[in-house]
Order: sequence, then C-alpha cells, then structure tokens
Amino acid sequence: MVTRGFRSKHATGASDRTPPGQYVTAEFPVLSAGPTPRTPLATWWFTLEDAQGNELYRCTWDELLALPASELTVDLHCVTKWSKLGTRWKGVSFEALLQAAGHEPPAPYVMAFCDGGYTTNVSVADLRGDQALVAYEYEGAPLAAEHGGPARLLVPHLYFWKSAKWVRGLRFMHTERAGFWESHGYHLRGDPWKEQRYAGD
Ligand SMILES: Nc1nc2c(c(=O)[nH]1)N[C@H]1C(S)=C(S)[C@@H](COP(=O)(O)O)O[C@H]1N2
Ligand SMILES: [Mo]
Repeated sequence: MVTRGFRSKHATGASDRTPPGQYVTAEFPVLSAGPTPRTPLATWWFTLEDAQGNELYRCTWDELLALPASELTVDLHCVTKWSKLGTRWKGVSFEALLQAAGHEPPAPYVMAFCDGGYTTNVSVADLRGDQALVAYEYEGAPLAAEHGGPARLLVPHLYFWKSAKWVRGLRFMHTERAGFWESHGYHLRGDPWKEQRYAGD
C-alpha cells in the first residue's frame, strides 16, 4: 500500500498541508462542467493511445479491476480554494497500466479524455511513480457517479481539475496541448504549492 501526502494530525498542524490561498473543508463539493454521464460497466473500456490515436492498450471494467491495485491517502486541492485532507482512494496506478500495456510512454504528455467530453493535459512525469491512479474506490466504497465513478483520474499533487472524472483514456502527446480548463486560462500544470492557478502564474 502506497501512502503519500498524509502525515499524522498529531505530528503536524493542518496548515502544513494547506497550500497558499486554500482553506480546509470537511465537505466534498461536486464540481462538474456538465451532466453526470452514466456508461454501463458492461460496455465501459479504458484505453491508452499513442500520439497518432493508435490503441496501445485497452481494458474492460473487469480487466481493470483485475490489475494490481494501489491505495493512496491524499489531500485534495481545488483551484476554487477548498482543500480536503486525508482522502482515501483505490485504483490502478498509471505505472501499473504501463506495465499491463507492456509499453514505455511513447511521448512526454497525455491528454486525458472522458465520457461527457471533458479533457485535461498532464505530463507523464506527473503521472509516473505510483502518484497517480485511475481510481474506482473512495473511502472503501465504489466511487459515486457525481465524483467521477465508475473511474476517475486522480493526480492529487496537482489542482483537482487535473483529476478527470469519468475518465476513459489517456492519449499521449509529443507537445503539450491545453485541455478544457487549461484552454480557458488555467495553468498548464497546476501545482497548488506553487499556486499555479492561471496561465502565467
Ligand atoms: N469529466 C470531468 N472531470 C472533472 C471535472 C469536470 O467538470 N468533468 N471538473 C474538475 C474540477 S474543476 C474539479 S475541482 C474536480 C471536482 O471533483 P469532485 O466533483 O469529485 O469534487 O473534478 C475535476 N474533474
Ligand atoms: Mo475545480
């Protein structure tokens, strides 16, 4: 089990875990740019695609659940300034997906794509090393549809808009292109500790 970004409340104050400009909330707000898609698990699949759109890997829902799983307990930081500390997730790491695909990343960036059309760009460096998941459980239960279930990307060390809900695949890119929020003025990377909220921050 991999645990990152979590330290005991007895060892440290919450302020050490709250990036600049953020406040801590116990709520788990729902932020969706559109309606909640509901794809039946029987027809769901997840893919890795190369920069030309060729499929490098495809798995069904059952195949995803059969891959080695990782657990992360992490703090979430939304660019609208709420942070939620100590959230527990389970899913398949990007690293494990590469293993299953039998591929090294063919390009240094990906565009995550989703049911409903949302996209977000992430660098491969921000996905590697078991720090990012295709997550399907939250707090020990199947991930609720409004929070991205059946599965969402989880890239907890970046602002939460990078954690694409209802994710269906990652397309590799040789040059970094902007996803949905990034093309509306948000930062290409979005590191909350550097307060990279908007392009130019
Ligand atoms: N597909 C999809 N993923 C998305 C979004 C979205 O609108 N659609 N919103 C993003 C934003 S801005 C945030 S803050 C988080 C919110 O996740 P939550 O609704 O589970 O809190 O999801 C991110 N992932
Ligand atoms: Mo957000």
